[in-house]
Amino acid sequence: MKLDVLTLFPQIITPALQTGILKRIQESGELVVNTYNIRDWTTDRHKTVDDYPYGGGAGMILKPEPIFSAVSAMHPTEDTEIIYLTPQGVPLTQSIVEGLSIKSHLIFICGRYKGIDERIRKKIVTKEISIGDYVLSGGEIAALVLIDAIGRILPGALGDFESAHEDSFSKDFLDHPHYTRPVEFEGMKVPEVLLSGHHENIKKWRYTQAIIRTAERRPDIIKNLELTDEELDILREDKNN
Ligand code: 6GU
Repeated sequence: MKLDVLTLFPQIITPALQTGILKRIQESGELVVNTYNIRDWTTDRHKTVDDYPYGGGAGMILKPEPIFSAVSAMHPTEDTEIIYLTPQGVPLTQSIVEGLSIKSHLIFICGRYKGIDERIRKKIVTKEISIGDYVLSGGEIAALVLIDAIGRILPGALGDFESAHEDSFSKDFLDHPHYTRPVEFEGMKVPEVLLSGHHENIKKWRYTQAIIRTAERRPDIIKNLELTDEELDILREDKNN
């Protein structure tokens, strides 16, 4: 996958891609990230990227010409998704991440200031994405969130790819609790079942914990799932205790 990031602050993006899984996946060649400064596509002496909003009001708007030129220089094809990171976009989900992970070419446009000229959205942007209901000072950190989420599921990213999809239930529910050594710490013991070596029981315990935890913390997720009778029993039993 080729991923081009257009931003006024490449220095936010570049260092964050040089560690961990994102570094590894780039070294494998599965992911090529190029970061470009939109200012490099200005043509005036002052390298102007923004201007006052027509109609008045506070804040500056990113001008269309440099962004049109920059996107054009990225040679988008039919399979290119041109994504504008904005709080007005659709809220990011794992299923959007999965959809983007099978594209061959992504272009991210990071906004700053009050936003971008509407004609950029109308003519070249194919998707607008938000990472949540709060406002960041620019799209760069949102772009990094997206790059991380996509990068970690590309083939070859996880040393043990299975660890992302280990449990059959892990895509529907929040994760179950984890323990490592020591077996007792600050008076708290590791649940007996995890020491038993009984794989079926361990699986069942993790599954139960994941469901209970999801119901407690994210009733919105539970409400949108078709729970099996077994899962409903688990929740009923938990309520009784
Ligand atoms: Cl994608 N950009 C900005 N500036 N703020 C945000 C966001 C994006 N997603 C949530 N807040």
